[in-house]
Amino acid sequence: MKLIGSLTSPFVRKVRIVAAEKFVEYEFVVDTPWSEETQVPNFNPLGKVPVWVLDDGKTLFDSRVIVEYLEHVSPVGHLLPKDARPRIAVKRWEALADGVCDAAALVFLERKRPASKQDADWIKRQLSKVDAGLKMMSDDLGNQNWCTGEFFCLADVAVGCALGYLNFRFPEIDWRRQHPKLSELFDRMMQRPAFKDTVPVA
Ligand SMILES: N[C@@H](CCC(=O)N[C@@H](CS)C(=O)NCC(=O)O)C(=O)O
Repeated sequence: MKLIGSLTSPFVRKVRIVAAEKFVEYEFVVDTPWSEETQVPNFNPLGKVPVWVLDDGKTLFDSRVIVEYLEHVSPVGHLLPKDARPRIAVKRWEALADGVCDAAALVFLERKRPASKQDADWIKRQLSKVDAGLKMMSDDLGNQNWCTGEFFCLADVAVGCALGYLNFRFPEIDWRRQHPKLSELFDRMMQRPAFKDTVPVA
């Protein structure tokens, strides 16, 4: 099995961490979807990473589908509850964290355009989603050790990837000071080898 992805995408990182936590073996094929030479559209018509390639050549995307698949194929290190209600609660955390990444990535891309073409209102709109998303994460975490309580799960992986992406692309966003509980959670996650081994690199 192969994972196609970049070294900077928080969605790819989420899949790499889940695969590592669940001891799923695969070949990592580094491909940047923005490069001229990218092969990603041959595997995903949407041209986005991550893409997971199964042994029979079939492909899976996006990251939420891939992590569900990994949960299904590996019996170790459960990251998603089996029962519907807690499972949906975890998926809600994942949607929130991924949504923060989506908004932040849109700002990153907009800021790469020539200054005269950048839309300040659009950037402001997306940054307000990042702020509101961080606030909800922090409020919902409260004083718990992990997002859903006492156990590390996919919710923590997704939140960790979102916070790591903000560190990487938006060092000016002082989320650690604004949300000390998220900061503690992030430090707790960064002790895990799967997080240490996947810190985004330019
Ligand atoms: N919802 C998707 C988002 C994937 C995504 O936006 N990937 C970005 C990299 S961070 C990408 O490949 N962008 C290329 C493009 O939009 O053409 C997922 O969870 O996998």
